[in-house]
Amino acid sequence: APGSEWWRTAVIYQIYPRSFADASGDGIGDLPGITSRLDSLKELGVDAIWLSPFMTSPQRDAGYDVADYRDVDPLFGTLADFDEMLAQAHARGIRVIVDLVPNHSSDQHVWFQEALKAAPGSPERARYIFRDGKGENGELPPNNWESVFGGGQWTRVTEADGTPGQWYLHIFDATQPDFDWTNEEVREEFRSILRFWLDRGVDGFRVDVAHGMIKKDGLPDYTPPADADSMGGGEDDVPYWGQPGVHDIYRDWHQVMAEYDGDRALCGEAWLPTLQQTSLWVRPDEMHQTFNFPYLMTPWDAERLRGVIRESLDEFGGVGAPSTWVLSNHDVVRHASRLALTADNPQGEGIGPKSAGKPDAVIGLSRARAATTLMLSLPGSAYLYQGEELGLPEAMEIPDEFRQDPTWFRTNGERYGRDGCRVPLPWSADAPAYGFNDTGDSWLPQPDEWARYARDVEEGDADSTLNLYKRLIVLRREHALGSGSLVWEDAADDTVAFRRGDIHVVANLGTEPVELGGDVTFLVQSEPFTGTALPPNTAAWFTKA
Ligand code: ISL
Repeated sequence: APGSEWWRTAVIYQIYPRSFADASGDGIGDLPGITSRLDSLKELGVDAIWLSPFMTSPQRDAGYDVADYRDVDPLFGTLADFDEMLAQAHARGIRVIVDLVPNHSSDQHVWFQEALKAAPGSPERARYIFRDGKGENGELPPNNWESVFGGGQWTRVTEADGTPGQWYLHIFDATQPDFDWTNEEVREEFRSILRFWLDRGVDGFRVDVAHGMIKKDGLPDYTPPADADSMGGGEDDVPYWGQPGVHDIYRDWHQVMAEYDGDRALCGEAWLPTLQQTSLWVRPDEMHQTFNFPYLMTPWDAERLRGVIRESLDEFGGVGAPSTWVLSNHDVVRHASRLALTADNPQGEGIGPKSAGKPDAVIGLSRARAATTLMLSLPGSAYLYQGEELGLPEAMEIPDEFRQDPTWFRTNGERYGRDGCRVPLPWSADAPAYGFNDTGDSWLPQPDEWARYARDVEEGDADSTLNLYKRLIVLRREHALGSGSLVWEDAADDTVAFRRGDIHVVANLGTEPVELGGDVTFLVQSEPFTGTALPPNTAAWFTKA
């Protein structure tokens, strides 16, 4: 209903369309596949789905390289399939958020193709960031910025007359040229794209690389500190992340959203290193919410987890926004594998064929279930990534010839890439491609262990991860845990413990059982145990007499 601000407390499920369900049988998931499986999401109990990109794209970065923002890629279906999916989701009370990629387009976008043919200094070039090179003949890139996917951020073009020409900027792959967001024509085009999807009835947008859209004036050289992770420069002023000018764009978009009824929402994707920086994106007239990546990046360490929860509630609360919570998405190692790693490798970098050891699958799954049990008790909205409700681990044995992530290619295999969290879902243990489709084709091979995690197997097992997620979501709604406050409780060093009203929540991140005291009645345990001592790597919700 209008005025409900549903996004403040929602459980939002990320669908990665190419790996969710494949109705056409070509090995790549599609929109009719999603429609056919909406009942399973209704049963899971989610409030909304967010779809990773399905717009027209040459798929050089799995659709995060858009060639036409107003159409569906034939791989995924048609606009009519989209409308049907949207109507069917709404009929089940599930809201739909689409992924918008405004920082860059595909190099196959008509604007970029026009820019390549046009002359330096032309209005066609001014939609992107073209610059003359340095050096005597312009043979050196305009600055030293490094691409997130490896290599430099500049690629040189050949001019219409065949001579070596200008360079264009791309924070990501060379097939993903960055728009110039200081150009009013770009701004107007995206207002129109927002309205195109809002008119069709979408409930909001997940805004890709929200913090990259404005670059610092003069494009000054920048070298990240040696210990920078994939989020970039720590406390530095990074000339291509989080520049103040982006707020202007979000204020503008907020107004566009407000033209529509039904509480349409913007969720920014911004890998910023601190919660203080992160919360600036969600002031009342800007983004409605933003991903809490500092939470995702927190390793299995009670003190750090308590700290990040406390800080999230303070920082987001301070700007009047709900905190969000997220443990997995299509860019990171799945948390059922990641959380089994040691504290000094929170992002799971190096996991894969070239790493020394594999994370322990049993410990990883226990911790993942405990982490989700904790997450779904927190006030704010929670983002789930498809497959985590089955407890899926990262797929670690993908043969090189199947890999598609550009980070793999741009680093010559140095970085393992993100394909391991993108493997098609197992729906049934005994069907071809585990029920992903009827033909048995799959764009990434599904490991044999997928049978164990298949949805139909887990449905029949009361203690499965799937049934844990269902219980947590039902109880979270019943007790309105998405809103309200949290009261910290004194507890052992290795635990995270707080109360939500009458409900006590404790997670044990240590190696010894933790006694909860007498007279406890459990609402939910992340894994079944008897007695009142909480085992290591588990969490529970309970009341006390
Ligand atoms: O993947 C990351 C960390 O593990 C990030 O650095 C990520 O590349 C960054 O947050 C931007 O991600 C988004 O835009 C990319 C796309 O490849 C990602 O899939 C998308 O989530 C470029 O469009």
